[in-house]
Amino acid sequence: MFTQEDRNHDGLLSTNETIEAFFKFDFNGDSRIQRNEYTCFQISDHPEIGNFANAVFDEYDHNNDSMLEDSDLLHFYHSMDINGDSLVEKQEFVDSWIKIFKRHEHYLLHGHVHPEHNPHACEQLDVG
Ligand SMILES: [Ca+2]
Ligand SMILES: [Ca+2]
Ligand SMILES: [Ca+2]
Repeated sequence: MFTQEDRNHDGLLSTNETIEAFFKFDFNGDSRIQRNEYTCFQISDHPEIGNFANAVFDEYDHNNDSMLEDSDLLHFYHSMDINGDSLVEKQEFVDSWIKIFKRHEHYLLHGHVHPEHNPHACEQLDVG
């Protein structure tokens, strides 16, 4: 995942690379990532990870408005920068992900789609 997001392959993830990586989820092109855009994409191949995807979305959504904006993504970026040098290295990225994964892995063990999740919303999005 890191090598995919580190577009210039310098072993560091920049804020632009982070934001770009997220905007692949912006299927309706409104410059925000709605909860359904993220979760529908994640469950299109793996319906069993619906709850996990929701929990991870909440990690990203710092202001809790069920949409990801630049400010949320920048906050997430800084949360990955464990040693505070304003750069996210591969190890920081990996460590951050392991923490997020551990916090929410129980959702993967009890996988079913979150009650808030409306499956019909996915049909309107071309996430395939
Ligand atoms: Ca959008
Ligand atoms: Ca938000
Ligand atoms: Ca750092």
